[in-house]
Amino acid sequence: MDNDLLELAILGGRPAFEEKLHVGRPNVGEKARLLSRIDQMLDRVWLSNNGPLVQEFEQKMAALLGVKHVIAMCNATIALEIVTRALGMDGEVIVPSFTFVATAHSLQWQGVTPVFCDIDPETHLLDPVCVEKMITPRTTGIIAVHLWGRPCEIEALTEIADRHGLKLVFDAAHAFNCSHNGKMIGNFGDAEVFSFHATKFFNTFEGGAIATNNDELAAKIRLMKNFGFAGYDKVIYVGTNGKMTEVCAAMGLTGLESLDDFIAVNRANYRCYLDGLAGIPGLKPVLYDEAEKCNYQYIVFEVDEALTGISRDLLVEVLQAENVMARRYFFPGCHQMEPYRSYFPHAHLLLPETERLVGRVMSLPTGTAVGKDEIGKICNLMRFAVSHSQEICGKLGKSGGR
Ligand code: T4K
Repeated sequence: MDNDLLELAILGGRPAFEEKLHVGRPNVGEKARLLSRIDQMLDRVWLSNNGPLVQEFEQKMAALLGVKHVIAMCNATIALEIVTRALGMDGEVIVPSFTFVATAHSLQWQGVTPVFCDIDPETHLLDPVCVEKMITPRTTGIIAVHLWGRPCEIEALTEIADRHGLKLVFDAAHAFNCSHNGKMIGNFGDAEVFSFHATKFFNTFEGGAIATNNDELAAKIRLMKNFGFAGYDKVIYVGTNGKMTEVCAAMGLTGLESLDDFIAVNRANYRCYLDGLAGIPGLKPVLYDEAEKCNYQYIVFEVDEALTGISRDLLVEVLQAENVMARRYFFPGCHQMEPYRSYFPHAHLLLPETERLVGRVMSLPTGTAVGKDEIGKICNLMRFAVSHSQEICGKLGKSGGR
């Protein structure tokens, strides 16, 4: 990159990219396969309510994950709500604050109190030692999040849940097609919940799924996601509408056929970023265990301002001005969002690691929408921003610089 500072868009130059590069740009499989499925669906005139595409999608996912039951859902948020109810979790449920707000909202929406728990700064995942400290007589469960697709400390959490008689659910929104000690995510806890939202590496437009090896729980979830109907005119539970539509399942089935390709692209992009940003002081990548199955869908870096000389926020600002739409996932932490901020104004006192991390983390664009050349250019921009941090901070009148 030209060393002329005026090249930076934030300082008045032209953006490095003409079109915006997004985090969460959807992957689409073979369009012809998708359209043919939709065509057949329209001929069948069966559009929702456990149609043949949803059934096929569920069977294929169960085979892929090696789990007894996979129930397709309209999205992961409703799936989490249904699992919470089906397991009878009430009172308080322990969750990380460092997650997408849906994890907490799925509880609050039904009058269950999310109790925010701190994370391990190395893994960004729920810290089992902190979990144990947050347990009260009102605690009924734990919803742990396999953030970035990296598995939680599953054994430690399972042991704690068992010892205290708590339900254990994994929010596996990021962890489709990932494994832990060779076993696929979907097989752990009482149930695991996937998201197939458009921004996930594998999507069904909107969608999600619940995986469980518990027959009774699966049957209950199937009733609950369909208003509690156990046959025509026969309602036996309070239920809601959590059904996946046929068109979403058509997208899912088509996406499954390209799953390996999506992951190969993500992995290549991940390697490209690691190479391109290697050696920049203060930029620490979230690493994936390549010995496990992994989807590499999030490219995440921690920014240590003391070493980079530029804050995470300013680095994101610089990139966005260049049309690289880097994101601050998951700033500022659920405990700093409403209504939790008002309900629990002192929550931050118990969340020192979360508080530290939310100011340092950034996600970068990946997926089939970006390639080697774009990533090379993004890395050069970041290297440039760090090496010229003093000038950038000075020109923008921001504090920083080494
Ligand atoms: N648990 C966890 C841990 C989660 O991360 C999530 C969702 C959930 C539970 C709940 O799952 P769902 O109920 O959604 O199934 C996005 C997604 O909406 C959300 O699903 C996801 N996590 C979260 C991490 O990211 P936003 O608010 O960042 O999305 P948005 O609209 O800013 O989109 C991100 C970027 O993607 C945009 O800059 C443009 C691009 N994009 C997006 C869409 C929808 C496209 O290029 N095309 C598109 O169609 O939340």
